Amino acid sequence: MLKFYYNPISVNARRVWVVLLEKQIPFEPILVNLDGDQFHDNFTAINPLQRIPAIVDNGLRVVESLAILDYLEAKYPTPSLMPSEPEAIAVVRMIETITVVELQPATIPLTRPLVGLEVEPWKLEAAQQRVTIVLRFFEELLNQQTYFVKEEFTLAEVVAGTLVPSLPLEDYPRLKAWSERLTQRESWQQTVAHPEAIEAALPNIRKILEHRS
Ligand SMILES: N[C@@H](CCC(=O)N[C@@H](CS)C(=O)NCC(=O)O)C(=O)O
Repeated sequence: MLKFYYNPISVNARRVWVVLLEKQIPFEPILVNLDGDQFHDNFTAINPLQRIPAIVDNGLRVVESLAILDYLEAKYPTPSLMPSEPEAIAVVRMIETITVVELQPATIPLTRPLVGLEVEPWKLEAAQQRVTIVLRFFEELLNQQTYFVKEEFTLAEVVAGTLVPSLPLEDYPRLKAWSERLTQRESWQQTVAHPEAIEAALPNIRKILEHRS
């Protein structure tokens, strides 16, 4: 059975978890405590980068959440989470990449004060501006549609939708409605990080963020 290395507070792992549930792929969850489990030899053998998520399926090891999503889509194509039209593929890839390369790193300075870490005011301001630019762009792309690709639920929802709903969305009514739609799904409800789990993980989050800019 597919082995899924994860932690419930990890946004990167959650996008894989959501896809496993959406596609109803049977899996064995393996909890990696982020207080040091990620550095142990047995996990380093699976991911030398010492990060979750990782999967092992039929002897194949895959790390990096977006690579895992591509693998799952190709190996378990039903239900499809990736459209086939070039224009729609472009939208999905664009949303995935902007979320991971622009939005997610911009949220790191915003998280630092929440775990008692200092952040220089200019970095906080720059991060906030970056978040605003991304959210405005997503709001525009969503337009009046249900999802980023019209009525089709895709990996764009999975990747952006496991991060965007945790941000303040008062100024983005379409994204707010979209987030509410997603958080009602069974796969979102089953994978939501409970406040107690987040509270308990704060020292680990702090330790991880200490080493990131
Ligand atoms: N680019 C990676 C990022 C993975 C990542 O940063 N995972 C975090 C948890 S959300 C982690 O394992 N951190 C452990 C550490 O930094 O020690 C992906 O998308 O899978």
